[in-house]
Amino acid sequence: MFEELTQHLSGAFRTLRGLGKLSEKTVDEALRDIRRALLEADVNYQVAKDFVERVREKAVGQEVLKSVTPAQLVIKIVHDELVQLLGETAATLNLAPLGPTVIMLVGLQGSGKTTVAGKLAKYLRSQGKKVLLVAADVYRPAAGEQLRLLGRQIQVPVYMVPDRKPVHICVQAVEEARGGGFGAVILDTAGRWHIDQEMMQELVAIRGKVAPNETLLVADAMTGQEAVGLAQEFDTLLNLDGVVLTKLDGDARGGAALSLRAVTGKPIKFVGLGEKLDALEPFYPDRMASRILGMGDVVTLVEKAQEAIDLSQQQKLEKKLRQKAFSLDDFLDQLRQLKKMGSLESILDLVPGFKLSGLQVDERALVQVEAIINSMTPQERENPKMIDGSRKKRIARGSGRNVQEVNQLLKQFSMIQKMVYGAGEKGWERKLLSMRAKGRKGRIYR
Ligand SMILES: Nc1nc2c(ncn2[C@@H]2O[C@H](COP(=O)(O)OP(=O)(O)O)[C@@H](O)[C@H]2O)c(=O)[nH]1
Ligand SMILES: [Mg+2]
Repeated sequence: MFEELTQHLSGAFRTLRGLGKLSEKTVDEALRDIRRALLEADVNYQVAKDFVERVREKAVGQEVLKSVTPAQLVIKIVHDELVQLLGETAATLNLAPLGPTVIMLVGLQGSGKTTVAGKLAKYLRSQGKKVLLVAADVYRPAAGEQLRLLGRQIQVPVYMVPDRKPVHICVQAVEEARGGGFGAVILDTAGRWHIDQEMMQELVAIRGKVAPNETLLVADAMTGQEAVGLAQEFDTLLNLDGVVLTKLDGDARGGAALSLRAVTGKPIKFVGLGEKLDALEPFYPDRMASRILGMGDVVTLVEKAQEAIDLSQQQKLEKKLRQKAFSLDDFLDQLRQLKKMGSLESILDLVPGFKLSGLQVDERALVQVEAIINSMTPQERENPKMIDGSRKKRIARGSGRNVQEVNQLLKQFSMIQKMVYGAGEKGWERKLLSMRAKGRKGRIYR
């Protein structure tokens, strides 16, 4: 799985290896290779383009860490973006709060629906659920038999009604499951070779009648971008909850896995990795990204180095807070950190009441704050009290803001300063300690 993509990506990183510094030219070269690798893996064109753009943005503004090379840093950035692309966190099944969870499987013929039905049944049973399989594909004569054999293999009952319409079978099966204390019902529906109106209408009817907790599209990864288009079409009519991507064990180029989430907004919930009934895995974006890159060790290395930086900055900050020497420069540093770290717990969080100070840390606000602080002299930044009316006018002119905005920033800063100093033991110190403990925590890469 993904061998070629993995190979091409490591080829792209090779151009960066041995470089002491990232120049725009070398980054551009590597990015071009990464983009080509993605397109060759059949990733959607726009998705590949956006991906590379995001990596570029992050790579260019990166602080150089002493302990890692530029190539390693770029690998880490690509890894993080892959995780984002794949959906960040693992998506779980929607379970019914009461009664049986109904899972409806849809998809084209041969995509692996019946196999997935068996696999899911096995998976859910291993979680202690009593499962009922439902043979709702009445058009292929052998379809019901196939499911019954699978059911027997894993000792899960299969619900069948001869000579009845799929809608009827599904409704009855769910009723049966409710009465029989089943925890999950899996509907194995019929598929055609292509999307056709009749098939879709039938699926819509089933969905309307049984209101499944999960409508999952089963899609063959080997069909690449076709699978993505298919997901969009099914989603329009059926409002999918997610996708099961099958046959990832084959020579799938990976494009479907990489584009699905970005294009359709629907998560991949499981992947099929073989014909056997235990070849089903919940989909974990970070594991998949590590598999694709094949460079888990580099990612961990960079992460450690970044953690170390954060830690030393924390210590510096702590000293400043103790000495009550928190300046506008430190403030700006904190804002930049906040932006860089994104979702990471930020150092500014340890400023009690910061969120109440009304300062929005969106991109635009940050640019303004930065412009204002940059227009101050170093003395002014250390000691904002010296900023009188005429200095305010100068700063406003220099930063393209107005005096009112300068005033507002100074007011907010002095509020924050007071809160920081005032909080002492109870506030930031305790938070710092707990953050440090968190910083030490390891991460598992699989
Ligand atoms: N290699 C591989 N084959 C699979 C996988 N899932 C299903 N298949 C095979 O794909 C074929 C069609 O599967 P089936 O479940 O009957 O598809 P359905 O028509 O959608 O019900 C069968 O030969 C399966 O063994 C998978 O994850 N990997
Ligand atoms: Mg089938």
